[in-house]
Amino acid sequence: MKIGIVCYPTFGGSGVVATELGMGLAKRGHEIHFITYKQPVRLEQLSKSIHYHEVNVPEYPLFHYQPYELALSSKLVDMVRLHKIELLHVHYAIPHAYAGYMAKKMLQEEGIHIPMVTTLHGTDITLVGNHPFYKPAVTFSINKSDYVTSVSQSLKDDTLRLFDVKTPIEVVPNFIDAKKEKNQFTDCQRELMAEDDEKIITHISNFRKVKRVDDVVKIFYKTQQTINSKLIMVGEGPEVQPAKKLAHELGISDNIMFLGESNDIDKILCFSDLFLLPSEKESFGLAALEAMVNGVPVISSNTGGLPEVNKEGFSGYLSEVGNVEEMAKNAIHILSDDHRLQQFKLNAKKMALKFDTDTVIPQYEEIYNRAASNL
Ligand code: GMT
Repeated sequence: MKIGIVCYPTFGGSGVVATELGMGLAKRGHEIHFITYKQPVRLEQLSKSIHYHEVNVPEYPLFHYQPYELALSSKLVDMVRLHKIELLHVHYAIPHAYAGYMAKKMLQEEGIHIPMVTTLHGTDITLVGNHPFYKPAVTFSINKSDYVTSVSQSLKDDTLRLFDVKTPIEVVPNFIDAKKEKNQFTDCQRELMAEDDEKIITHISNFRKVKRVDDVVKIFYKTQQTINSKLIMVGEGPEVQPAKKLAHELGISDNIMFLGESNDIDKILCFSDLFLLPSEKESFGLAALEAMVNGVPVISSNTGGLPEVNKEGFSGYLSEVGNVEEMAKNAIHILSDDHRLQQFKLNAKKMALKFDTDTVIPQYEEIYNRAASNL
């Protein structure tokens, strides 16, 4: 099938999932067209079955806000016509589902019928989309999508609770390619990062308020009082500076490394012993799954879709949002006994295998087939 994928091309989870999906679909014989404003960061290579079409938004001084949705819907129309794209899969409702629907209507005028699948990722529903300024447009675009998927049962429940949604929502979880070479590191070069007797604790995110990065620092502060350890912080965002300030105040700056954004997270996870994700909200927690596939147990909050990914007492532990005491206690429990740590590592990997590409991508293909045959 010829599939147009619309996503945010950045390090955010929704863009990563959309990109991995496109690459996975291409391996399965589909022709993929990424349509977005920048080449997706995780897109490894373009090929005869993976194309990228850039959406340009010309600057015009009259406009206070440049109309990206307009440029995107026009680009979608052009690309569908030119490449005979048969289906649009838009990731993140805002503004992609809205622009996708406009493109669909424009194409209909000329007799081209193209189904649109919308995947809801989380903040498009729980944070941004729920804002009264956006809510009517988000509700409309979800209801006008031919098929709607959400990345967890929890996100589906939230969507039904917050929006008046008529289109059925199917849960298709996020996934990971467990067979990918980069998820199979054996030579971790751990010695470059820490001493032999030191444990490595990692946090990866976009450092926004919702990630509760201060809790990461606090959990580490308590943990390092018992466990000789280092904290590696990966990512960029508004909470980096406050986290550095807190680390300084707690006198643990020397034990924390801030690495910024990285395309090498698997290398970092390869030598990590524990992953911290104490978020306020998390529709799925792709970062936790990426940790787990690398055999890293997870200490997370018990919120949103996280309990669907991280299994209590098996792949890690879950605590109520903000309960840093308990999170640190659980971190120490895992890290204080090497035999126990090895068991948690094995369990984390085992749990991640449930979300393997080969199990999840066919679920999307099945939806595409239904969409194509119901035109
Ligand atoms: O919050 C992020 O890390 C970015 C955000 C996004 O929109 O890219 O992530 C959301 O989608 C991811 C992929 O489906 C999920 O794994 C994240 O849990 C979700 N973030 C939130 O719900 C806060």
